[in-house]
Amino acid sequence: MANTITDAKVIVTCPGRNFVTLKILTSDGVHGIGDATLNGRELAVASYLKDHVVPCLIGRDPHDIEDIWNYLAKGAYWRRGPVTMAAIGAVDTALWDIKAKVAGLPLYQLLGGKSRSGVMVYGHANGNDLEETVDAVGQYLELGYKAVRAQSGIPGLDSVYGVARGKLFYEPAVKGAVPEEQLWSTEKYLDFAPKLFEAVRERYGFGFHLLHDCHHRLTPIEAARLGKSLEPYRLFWLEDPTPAENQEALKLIREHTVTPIAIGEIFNSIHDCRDILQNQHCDYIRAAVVHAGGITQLRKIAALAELYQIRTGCHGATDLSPVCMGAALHFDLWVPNFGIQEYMRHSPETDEVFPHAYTFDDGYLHPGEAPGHGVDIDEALAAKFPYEPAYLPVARLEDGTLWNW
Ligand code: GCO
Ligand code: MG
Repeated sequence: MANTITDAKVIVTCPGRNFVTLKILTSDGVHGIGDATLNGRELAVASYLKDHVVPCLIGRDPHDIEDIWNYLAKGAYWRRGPVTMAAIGAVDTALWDIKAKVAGLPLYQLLGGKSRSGVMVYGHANGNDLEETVDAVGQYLELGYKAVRAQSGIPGLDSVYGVARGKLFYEPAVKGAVPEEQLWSTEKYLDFAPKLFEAVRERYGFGFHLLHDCHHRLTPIEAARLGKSLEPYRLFWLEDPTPAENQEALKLIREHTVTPIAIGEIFNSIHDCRDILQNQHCDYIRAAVVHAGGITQLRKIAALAELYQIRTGCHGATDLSPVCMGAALHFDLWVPNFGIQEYMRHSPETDEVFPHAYTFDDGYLHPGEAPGHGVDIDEALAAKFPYEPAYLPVARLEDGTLWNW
């Protein structure tokens, strides 16, 4: 009898932070898993999957990945959006996992084989002030990283995006029933940022890649000024300089600076990426397996980017689970126009709940040779960590005006 989908479970667990995982079971006894985590909106995706997607999967052939993708994306009438696309991304990832396991091959082999021997990743160096941040960059270089992102506390501001609570883990979501509020000042930030990068290059030189995330905070002309002022420190990329709803903004930024631009971690469809790619308004596209509709759509985004020499730089923060990381690494090992992969280490509790085949060695991640994407979930252990409400913070200017976090 043909292999069919017999069941699908939605598992919500909080081993240090919340994750939503979809596990698809088949009549052959093979299962696949996909990440469906949407930071601060976890239960919305869990419901979307349980109430509206899982019933439609039962009885289908798990090998019909493209048809199932279209059934869920086009067939639903209501298209796109982060909740929908995270749910579709999870189904798609689980189905690729199943197909590769049935083939007895690591997923990258099904995509076209490897294009490189390892996946260059960047780590997150951060500190409460300039000195701490510069030291943190050194710690990453000692661990073998070839690329480091630097984010620092800013004099005069209490807490800012990117400054960690732990040494190797940065977790932006804060536990609690409602989001925490933080203060932001663009003036203070713009004065401080060039000093940070000057100090990093002065101490460690230019023999590694340096990255920075503006986290959507600037206006187009402010971002242009920052990009220009950072040129002497040769950034690998400046990320999310402005909120991408106004994609024309990137044109203005590029007219003023040669600092490379990365954007797209909150994009969830190829349509969000289309103009930016075709107008060559960025250098790296940050769309990720979980939020951009799985491997099936991500590879189409990458193919469009490749026409313009734009490279991939998949989002890989802690809220993208090890399942997403495993799938991303197979994608990265294959994708011809690979740039870099973000790698924020997960906590030991998270790593235990999600046993995985990927390994870190000297600045590179390797997806491993296990059939599928090489990541599983320990359901018994996951059940010991029930969901805890947690949200990304909200930002306000010093006069109380709501700002982009
Ligand atoms: C990054 C991101 C994250 C996001 C987080 C939101 O570049 O890693 O900006 O830190 O804020 O993933 O859920
Ligand atoms: Mg970012």
